[in-house]
Order: sequence, then C-alpha cells, then structure tokens
Amino acid sequence: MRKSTIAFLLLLFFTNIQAQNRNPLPTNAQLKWHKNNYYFFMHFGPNTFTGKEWGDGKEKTEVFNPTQLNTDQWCKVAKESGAKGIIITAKHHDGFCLWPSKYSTHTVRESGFNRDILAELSASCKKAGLLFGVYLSPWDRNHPDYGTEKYNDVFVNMLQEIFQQYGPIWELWWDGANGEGPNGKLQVYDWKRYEQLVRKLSPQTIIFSDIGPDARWVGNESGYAGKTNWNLLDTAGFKRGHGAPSQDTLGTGNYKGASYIPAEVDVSIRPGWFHRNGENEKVKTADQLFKIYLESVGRGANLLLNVPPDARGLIHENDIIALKGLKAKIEQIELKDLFKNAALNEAGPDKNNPKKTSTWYYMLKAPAVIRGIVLEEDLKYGQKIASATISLSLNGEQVYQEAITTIGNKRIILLPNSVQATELSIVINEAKGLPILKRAKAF
Ligand code: FUL
Repeated sequence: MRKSTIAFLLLLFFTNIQAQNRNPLPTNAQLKWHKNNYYFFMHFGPNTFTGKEWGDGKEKTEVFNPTQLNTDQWCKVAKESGAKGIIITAKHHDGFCLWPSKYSTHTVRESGFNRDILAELSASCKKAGLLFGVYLSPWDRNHPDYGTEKYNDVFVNMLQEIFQQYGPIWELWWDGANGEGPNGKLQVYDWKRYEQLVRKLSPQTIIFSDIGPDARWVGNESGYAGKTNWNLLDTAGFKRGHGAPSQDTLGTGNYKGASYIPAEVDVSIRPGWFHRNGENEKVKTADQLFKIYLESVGRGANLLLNVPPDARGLIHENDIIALKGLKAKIEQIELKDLFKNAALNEAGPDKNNPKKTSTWYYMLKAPAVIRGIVLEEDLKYGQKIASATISLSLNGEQVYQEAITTIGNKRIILLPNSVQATELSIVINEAKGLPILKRAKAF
C-alpha cells in the first residue's frame, strides 16, 4: 500500500473515532431555554389590515391603525394560557417596523399611530413576568438599501436599537427568507457580523434560525417534531434559507451531530401567520392544539405557538377559548404525578458500562388509573438515550408496553386507553453514554 493511502486511511479512522466520541453539551442559556418549553409567537403589522401573508413593502403606512391596542391583554392571555413568553414580529418581510427605528422611514412613526409597540410589549412582558423575544426579518421588501452592502449596516443598526432599547431579549428569531428588495436585487446577508454583534450585546440571547446557533427550525410549520428528536445537528456546509439541511433532518436532528442545537416547533393557531377576520371560525380547537403540544413539547422540542392579534390590536375571543382549553389539558399532565410516592428500584445505570441496559422500576401499593407517562432526561451532560421500553403492569401482569427512541427534554406518552396499573418500568436499551433520567411521572 502506498504511504499516502495509509495516511488517508489513518486520517479516516481517527476522524471516525473523533465523531463517535462527540458529546456536544448545551450552554446554560440553552438549558434554561428547554425549561420554558411553550411560548407565543405574534405576527402583527400592515398584513393584519390588508389580509396579506407577505406584504410587498409598498403598503401605505397609514393602513396600520389598531383601534384598541393593548399589550397587557396579550400578556394576560399568554399568562392564562401557560405560555412562558412572547416573540413579536418587530419587522416582517414588508419592512414595516413596530418601533420608530432611526434607520427606516416605514415604521409606526410614519403610520400616524405613532406608538412604540416594542416598548409597550417589553414593558407589559416585564410586568407579567413573561420572556420577551423578537423576530427580525432580514428580508426587507421596502428598504431602499436592501440588495446593497449598506443594508447590512442598516440591519446591524436595527439589531443594536432593539437590544439596547428593549432588552433583555430572550430569543432572537431569524427567518432565512432572502427574496428581492424594491430595486429587484437580492441581499447577501452578513450573518457572521449579525451574530457577532448579538453575542457581544447579549450573550444569553437564544439565536434561532434554520441552523441555530442556539435553536433550530424543526423543518415544518404544521406543529410536530420527529418521533426521534436529537438536540444535535451538523451544520457544516449548510446555510440558512435555501441550503438548509433537509426538512426531515431538521425534524430528527443528527444522532452524531457536531453541535447542540435543539428544535423549536413554530405553528399558527390560525390558517395563516397573520390575523384575518374571515378566519375567526377556523381557529384550531383545544384538541388540535393539544395534539400539537404532545408532538412538539412531548417529543423534546419547544413550542412556539403563533397567536396573532387582530386589527383592534387584541387577541380575538375565539383564540382565547381554544387556549384555555389547551391549558386545562396541559394541566392534567403537569399537575398529576401518580407515581410520586411509589417505591423505586433502579438496576443501573452502570458507570463502568454506560451502554449496558438499565432499568427504573416503580411500584405502587394500590392500583392507579394511568392515561400517560412523562419522562425527562437530564441534558446537562448531553443527550444520551437512544431507545427505551416502557411497560405498565397490574400486580405483575403487563397491561401496556411501548417502545420509544429519544427522550430528551421531555417525552410524553399518551396511552390509547387508560389502564389500571401498579408498576411502571422503564428499560433503557441503548444510550450514547451514561443515561440520566430526571423524572418519570404518570398522569
Ligand atoms: C416564514 C415567513 O416567510 C412567514 O411569513 C412566517 O413569518 C414564518 C414564521 O416564517 O419563513
């Protein structure tokens, strides 16, 4: 064999070993982010008044004219729905700014409405104890500089305004869309510069985009994460927007992914992202929202549920009814802990052989009626569990069994029918390293 071939094979061998040993860890900000696993998205702007989904940036600023805008009402609804925060479209693709930016002439200031919605919402969120986040579309169909290098300065200046005037910003939401601007040109986004600035201004902010760096798009807007959902992603060679990893990969993550970038599920309570009057009867029902919750939060992802204010500047009554229903359903899971006082028998995990099958075995003195199980993995040391078998038994006789793959932040298993049981066993069949279960609950 030639020397160069041997060198190549050795390189391949070591690269492979390295890949297998990878254990990307979450940052503290990401660990906290996992805990706030359900929050609101709000699309609000000229589209709310024109009925469009994508404004072309030529809308007259006066169309933006909410008659009863009240950000305290938004926060009250968020709080009463169990959501932990609000991410608002500070600027959508039409370029209209919900704050009076010095770097645009297409803002609330020019609309005659002349109230600073970012200031009002960030104050309301603080008052209500909610997290505050911002969606800032880089694609701008109004700004005259879009499509030129000058626009990168504009975008950076806008980021600066937002972080300095309305912070702390908990999450920054970057859409990868990159269409034409008013002069027909595409923009070459300077992502590196934007990211460096945000890290400098606010190191704890979670930056979301198709490929992170802190949270990734889940690959669909229908409200579900992959049944297997790794918080890891390979981003080398991929870009935001076109050029992102495949939608399937975004949904499942990469088993051996090089970076810790967990998934966020964005979905709207209505048919579109913006409120339209004709769609008040098409608000998703509490049952539909609960299914979304189970398939997002219940699969280890975070849920960003879009609840768009209407042209009054309020959250519509129909949305509130559905959200109350959702909250009641979530509470049935979260407030119950049927195995709380059960005896626990652990067989493993084995520190010397972390890949060995390990079992957690809970026993109750009297039978309980079980509708579902909640499992949580401790992610501080990385995501480890790849496959597990959950069984419920009644006095030693098995009444239910389900095989699952990843657990991650939270795994909710809803049984097809409630069963009576006295024992719950969780067998970890495969783990990438020492598996640590934070808790197992039954409801
Ligand atoms: C997309 C946008 O084009 C939609 O209008 C919406 O804002 C959604 C959340 O992201 O990429």
